[in-house]
Amino acid sequence: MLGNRRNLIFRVSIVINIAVLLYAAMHLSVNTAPGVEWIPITVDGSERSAELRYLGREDVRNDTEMRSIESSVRNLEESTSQKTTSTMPTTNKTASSTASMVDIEKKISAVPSDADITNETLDLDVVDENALSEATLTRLKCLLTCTDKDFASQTVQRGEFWVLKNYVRADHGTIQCHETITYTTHAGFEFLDNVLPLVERWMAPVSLAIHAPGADMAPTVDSIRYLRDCTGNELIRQYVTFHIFFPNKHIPSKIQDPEKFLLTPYNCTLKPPYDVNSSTTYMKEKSLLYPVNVARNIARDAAVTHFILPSDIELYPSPNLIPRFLNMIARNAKPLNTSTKPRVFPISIFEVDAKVQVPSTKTELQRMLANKTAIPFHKFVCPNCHNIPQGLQWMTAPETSQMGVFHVGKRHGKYVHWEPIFIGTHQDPYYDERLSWEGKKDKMTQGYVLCVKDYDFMILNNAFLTHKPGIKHYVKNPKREAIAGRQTNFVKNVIMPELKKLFGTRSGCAL
Ligand SMILES: *C1O[C@H](CO)[C@@H](O)[C@H](O)[C@H]1NC(C)=O
Ligand SMILES: *[C@@H]1O[C@H](CO)[C@@H](O)[C@H](O)[C@H]1NC(C)=O
Ligand SMILES: *[C@@H]1O[C@H](CO)[C@@H](O)[C@H](O)[C@H]1NC(C)=O
Ligand SMILES: *[C@@H]1O[C@H](CO)[C@@H](O)[C@H](O)[C@H]1NC(C)=O
Ligand SMILES: *[C@@H]1O[C@H](CO)[C@@H](O)[C@H](O)[C@H]1NC(C)=O
Ligand SMILES: *[C@@H]1O[C@H](CO)[C@@H](O)[C@H](O)[C@H]1NC(C)=O
Repeated sequence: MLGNRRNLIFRVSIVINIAVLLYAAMHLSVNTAPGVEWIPITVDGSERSAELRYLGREDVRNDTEMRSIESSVRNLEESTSQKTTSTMPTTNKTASSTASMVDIEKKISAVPSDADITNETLDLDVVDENALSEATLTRLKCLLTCTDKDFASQTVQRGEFWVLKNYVRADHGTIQCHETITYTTHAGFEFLDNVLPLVERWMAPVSLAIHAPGADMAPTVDSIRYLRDCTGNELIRQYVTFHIFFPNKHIPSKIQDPEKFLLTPYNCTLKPPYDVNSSTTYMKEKSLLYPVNVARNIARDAAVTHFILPSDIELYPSPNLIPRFLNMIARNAKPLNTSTKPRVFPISIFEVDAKVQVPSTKTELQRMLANKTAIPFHKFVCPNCHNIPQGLQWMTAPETSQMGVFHVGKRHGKYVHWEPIFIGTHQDPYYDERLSWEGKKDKMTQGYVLCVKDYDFMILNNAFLTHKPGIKHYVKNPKREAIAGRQTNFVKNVIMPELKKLFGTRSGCAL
């Protein structure tokens, strides 16, 4: 079935390629501007189904091929198009479609020439910011010099927790570390309704750590099966890798073998297993705290890409973030090529009204900010936590055609308590595993280390995250306040002295 679908996609994409080629030829005869964007960029996901967008992505990838033809049409001396046999890096294509692709390539591509990827002035000539050409991928490989990681299932210990790493793996096959970004996140099973909207917008690997103590294990496994079998599209199987972890004092009575349960399709007439009253989970019944930073670190460690986006499962990224970001990295223009500091790339966060669609573009977001159906994240819960440097300017600056760095900020002064969500790498400091979600400020210690190490916070111009619809208001929770008070003292009296010894101090940095 998969093979047929791929073949279909492949045929559809050839037809589209030919159509676009004709269009390009027409267009080129009237417009000679180099690098002109002749592929319409539609990021409007609101009406198109995920399935359509999925198709769209596959044929977008094929513009590698169209570009080489375009170059030959234009008879450029330098072709940046590389012909390789790794046709579709993130999936395991069937032999037949690969073979036919090679045949077609032989017939239509006449200009293979090695692009000099070390040349600083190389013009990558990106025609479609929403796709990654072979030349861009080659450039990224050179710039990032990352090492590919393995993707094996393993049962490992982490402090007082057992971890079933890569318990249910995505079907994406081998991934090279430079070619995409992993969204790393975590949850209890009762939050898994977020997985589908998340992956529909991310369209790339997701590394998801699930806390499943005791009796929460069974509905967790059922939820994974439901998501893979019953949501009506392939994205979850394709991209989401599930890890499970639990405290050694709360080992589930039965740990099922995925090799076995994945063989039987889930009964999709049952209601989604994650659709429960969240105060009835085993975790809540036993009053366990949520080990948020253990979860974050597990998800991050399992990610096989160089760049990662550690985030909360209810934050949905703007579409096409990955190709646009990686094209920006490959261009390596200012300030990327001039700053020598370590860096991360914060993404602005917004909340939207429960009744509205999540915005797909910055322009749409700005219209929603104007009519108040969208607001900056946590405006009503903790306004200072998400005050971002030049936040107001960001909101008024128009969307641009390319992803870029809007502003380089520091976690100083007014922003000393900033808890940004950012694209980073495996080199960034970990989260302190002694802190719980209930205790709050669980990311502050990482923020402190980033500050001491003088990180540049390169805020992205067009990218944004939208919280699952529904604007949050502050609700007083005396039990949580008590836990938070204890955690604050612990951070102050125990963790801070440790961090000062390990990483030193820097003026302007605080927790
Ligand atoms: C599209 O064409 C390019 C160039 O021939 C090839 O490398 C790529 O794998 C194709 N993509 C798909 C989705 O078939
Ligand atoms: C791709 O599929 C082949 C045949 O099913 C299999 O042997 C191979 O291990 C797969 N590769 C990856 C990376 O999954
Ligand atoms: C699936 O569940 C429904 C509702 O509980 C039940 O009526 C049906 O028989 C089940 N189907 C299978 C194949 O088990
Ligand atoms: C969820 O369960 C708790 C405890 O059993 C109960 O007090 C609460 O009303 C339930 N909430 C909903 C929305 O059903
Ligand atoms: C950085 O990139 C810009 C734009 O591509 C270029 O003009 C500049 O010379 C580069 N600077 C360095 C130090 O490489
Ligand atoms: C607010 O703006 C958005 C985007 O233009 C639009 O879809 C929505 O209907 C508007 N809502 C109201 C209440 O005006």
